[in-house]
Amino acid sequence: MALERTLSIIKPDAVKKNVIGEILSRFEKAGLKIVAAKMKQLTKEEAEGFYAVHKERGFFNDLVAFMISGPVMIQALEGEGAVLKNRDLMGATNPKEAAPGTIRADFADSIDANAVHGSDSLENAANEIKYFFNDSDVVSH
Ligand code: RTP
Ligand code: MG
Repeated sequence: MALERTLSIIKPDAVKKNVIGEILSRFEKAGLKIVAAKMKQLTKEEAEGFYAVHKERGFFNDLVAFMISGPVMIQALEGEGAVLKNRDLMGATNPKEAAPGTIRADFADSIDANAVHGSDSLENAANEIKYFFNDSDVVSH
């Protein structure tokens, strides 16, 4: 497996529940390192741009409204096979279908308020990290 970086967002529902630390701890315990991080209140334009791939979908407006409903925590994670590893830790998009012990099974309330975002491919990960971080904001350790 190769060393990869992926973008993770702790969504407004999980920030409101005060479980940022519990979620970050799961990444660290799985061997993923936090190599960039910030709290941010997304603007409507930032959320629309980030999820632009979904703009023709029926859920797009609800998704954008949810993502700007409160601050998020955005982090770049680094580790062996980081993209898939993060998706495995997250669980299925719909928490009702998420495997026990995954972040969404434990912290998400619904398919809309589903606690975390994670890049779905290495290529998207690189673009998503660039969307939120300058090269100099990402460290190695
Ligand atoms: P994310 O991008 O946030 O990590 O979520 P994902 O890959 O698991 O799911 P994706 O298909 O990329 O969808 C992005 C977000 O849109 C909402 N969604 N709602 N009502 C629906 O059928 C539906 N499908 C997707 C979810 O909140 C999902 O996280
Ligand atoms: Mg997605």
